[in-house]
Amino acid sequence: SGIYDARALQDKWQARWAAELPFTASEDPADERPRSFIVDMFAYPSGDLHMGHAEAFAIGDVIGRYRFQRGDNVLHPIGWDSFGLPAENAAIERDSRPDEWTYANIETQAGSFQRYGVGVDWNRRIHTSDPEYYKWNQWLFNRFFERGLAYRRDGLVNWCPQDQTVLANEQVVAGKCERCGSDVERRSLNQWYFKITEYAQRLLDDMDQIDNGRWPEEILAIQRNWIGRSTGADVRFSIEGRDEPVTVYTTRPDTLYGATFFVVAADADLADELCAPEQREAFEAYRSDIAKLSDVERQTTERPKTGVFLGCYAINPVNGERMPVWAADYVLAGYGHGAIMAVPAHDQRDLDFALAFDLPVRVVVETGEPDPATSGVATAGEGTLRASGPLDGLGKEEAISRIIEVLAERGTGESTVNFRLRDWLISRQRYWGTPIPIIHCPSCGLVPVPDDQLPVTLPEMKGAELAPKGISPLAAARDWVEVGCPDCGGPAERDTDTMDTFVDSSWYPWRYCSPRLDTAPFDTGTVNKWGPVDHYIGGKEHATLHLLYARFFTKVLHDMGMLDFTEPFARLTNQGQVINQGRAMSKSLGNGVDLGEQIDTYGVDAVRLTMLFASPPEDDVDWADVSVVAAQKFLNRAFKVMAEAGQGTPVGTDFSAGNTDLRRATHRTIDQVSALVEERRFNVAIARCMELVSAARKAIDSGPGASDPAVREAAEFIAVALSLFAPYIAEEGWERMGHVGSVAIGNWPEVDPDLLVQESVTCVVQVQSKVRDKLSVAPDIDAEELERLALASEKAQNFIGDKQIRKVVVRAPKLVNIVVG
Ligand code: ANZ
Ligand code: ZN
Repeated sequence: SGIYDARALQDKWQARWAAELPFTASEDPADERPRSFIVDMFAYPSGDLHMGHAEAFAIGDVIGRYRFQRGDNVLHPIGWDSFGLPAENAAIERDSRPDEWTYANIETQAGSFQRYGVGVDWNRRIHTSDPEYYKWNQWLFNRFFERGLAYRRDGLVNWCPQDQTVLANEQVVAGKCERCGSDVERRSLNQWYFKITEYAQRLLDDMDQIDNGRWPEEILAIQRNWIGRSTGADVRFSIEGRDEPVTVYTTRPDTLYGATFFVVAADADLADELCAPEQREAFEAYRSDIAKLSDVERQTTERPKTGVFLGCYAINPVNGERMPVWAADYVLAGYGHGAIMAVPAHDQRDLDFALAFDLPVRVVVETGEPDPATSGVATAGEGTLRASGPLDGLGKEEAISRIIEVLAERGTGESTVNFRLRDWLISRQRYWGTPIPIIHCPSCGLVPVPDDQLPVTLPEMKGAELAPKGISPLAAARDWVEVGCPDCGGPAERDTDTMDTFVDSSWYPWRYCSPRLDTAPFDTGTVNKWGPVDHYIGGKEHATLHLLYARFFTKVLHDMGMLDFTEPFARLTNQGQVINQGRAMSKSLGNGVDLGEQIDTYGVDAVRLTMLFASPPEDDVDWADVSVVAAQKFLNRAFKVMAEAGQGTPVGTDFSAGNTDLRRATHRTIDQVSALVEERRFNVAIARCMELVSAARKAIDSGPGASDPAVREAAEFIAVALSLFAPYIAEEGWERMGHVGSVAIGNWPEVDPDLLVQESVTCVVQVQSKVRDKLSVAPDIDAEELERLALASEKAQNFIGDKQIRKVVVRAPKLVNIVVG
């Protein structure tokens, strides 16, 4: 039973915001306000908003609303990432169409976002499943294709047996499907890729632009590791009985003399080619055993090493030694050259293999650690080279330089750079996504659908027609599939795969800048004015997915002359999660908290304030530890102060006549809250607002009363500050104080530096060691200033009269003694 009725306020102000659209960005060229571009990661329309949305969007909203208050021209849009599997699975289950479920959920969520009071530009709302949007995915695909950045090839891909579709490497987490958790299998398929590897070095280099405290270090570290740049050497080994040498990539060419065997990726064509006839049967058997394993499983150190001898030998180019060639699955076909020189003494995977198959272990780097052959632990550290011919006695770096010289002289190797990053596999064998705009023509090959025939829209399909069957459901829509070739006019077929939905989210911020443009994905001039995004808010689960892809797209668009910047997000904040009783909320644990119920019980403002007050944005919020009731009580106190201030004085009251102590408290709060919001320490900013409410309360009750102008000054700032965190009560309080129009825009007050004095202390002024006056001064006042103030004191002057001042003793800030005589 608060003194304000949360629900009534919500209805009242929601209707006003909907009518007046105060959070609309301006494209007026004459508008010279600084621009701020604040973007929340797309919402995914599965069901209604939940506590996670409430947290993320409250954070983005504080950031956006603060810029509105500071007088910026703010672009804070909202949109939905509305393609994807959940819609399709729901449609199969309900025998309906994916778009029905999707757009119904979007409407529900949009209503909930409105009720939640997010200050966004509703005019720019976008949904990626609209043909007006995905047309531009197809247009961009065509540009990538022209530039050789979209290509098709056969390859072993990650296959989710549950979702019946391929997955990008980024979507495989510890060998499992990122979405459904099934064990990922391997399949050989002909698929579309985006050539992100061509941008690997730039993805690293451009981190300089954001590695300045503006992006979480953790995300940058994850990306660096995922891109995985290493420098090493390519070394060519000849194979007995074969003309062509085989190249291996190694980061430790200094250990070349320690190589005792040679391993080829079992699923690479090379293994097949090298296999001697007498080993053929064993090799084929091994190959079919491992066909289903993912890269991650192959490489985990926990799995026992498996492999098969291929019946041939490689020759070490530096010492002519004969090394048996094996095929094994721990060597990956898609990395380096798909073959390695094995140095068991210094590489753990090679050592495990050597011990499993009784192959020799030779130490060539003396590190002082126990012998790997007996300890089972490879020694990877620094040391001195031995048993290595010309490298003996050298340290690691010197040995690497020396061996590269030797290899270069003999023409058997050179230094090289390698990246772990693989090309981005974008084909999906599912329906609810952007159709790949390619036509397969038996005579012309791959023919892009001409731009003027875009979009290629999805044919209407529903229910069981969408069931996963290993090929795209679109393949069954024969009327849609069969088309004339755009080049030769002959009979041809559409590509039936759809694009990974991460394509949709790789460029959407730019669409917000000109959301209804129908001649291009976005207007370059407009985007260059807004971009890059000043502040991007979203979860850290996207470290190697969306955040990497969006960075890649930005660079490609830059190279196409469509963007003048190369990094999409100048600043990134990853919100924490809302958990309950120490655990992530889940159906199985039964610890879910329903956002709608929270809002119905406590009101939007109290829920938002609770989220933001509980912890810094990056930290998790445990709903078991918070008190929404306490937030509600605080809001009631704040509301009373605003209402009483409104009764005490009219709008436009001159604050300078107000009580100085309260004025100081207000200005100190303005100053601190500004800095705290800029630093994203919202919880501390809210604590400062709470203190100001208490100070104002005290001034009303025991001090000068509500008619004091300082009370109004404090209450007005309380309304302005609360507009970031608890927007409904802020609007209502502002109105109660006699203002017309929204509190939310351009009302952040200037700090009066004279009022920033920390607090005052009493300074005693003596004349001839007798107390004659008392001054109220800042605790950090300097001696010179204090002396000036003391000498200016009228009371002291009365005792000095016309006597000569001999000496002034100053002990700042407490005492000044004036000696006369
Ligand atoms: C010999 C060696 C000796 C290696 C040593 C390491 C330590 P990063 O750092 O990830 O780039 N390697 C090369 N190609 C591979 C493949 N296709 N599949 C699995 N492993 C492969 O790893 C480079 C190292 O991984 C290379 O350096 C190679 O093993 C192995 F003391 O060569 B090294
Ligand atoms: Zn053709």
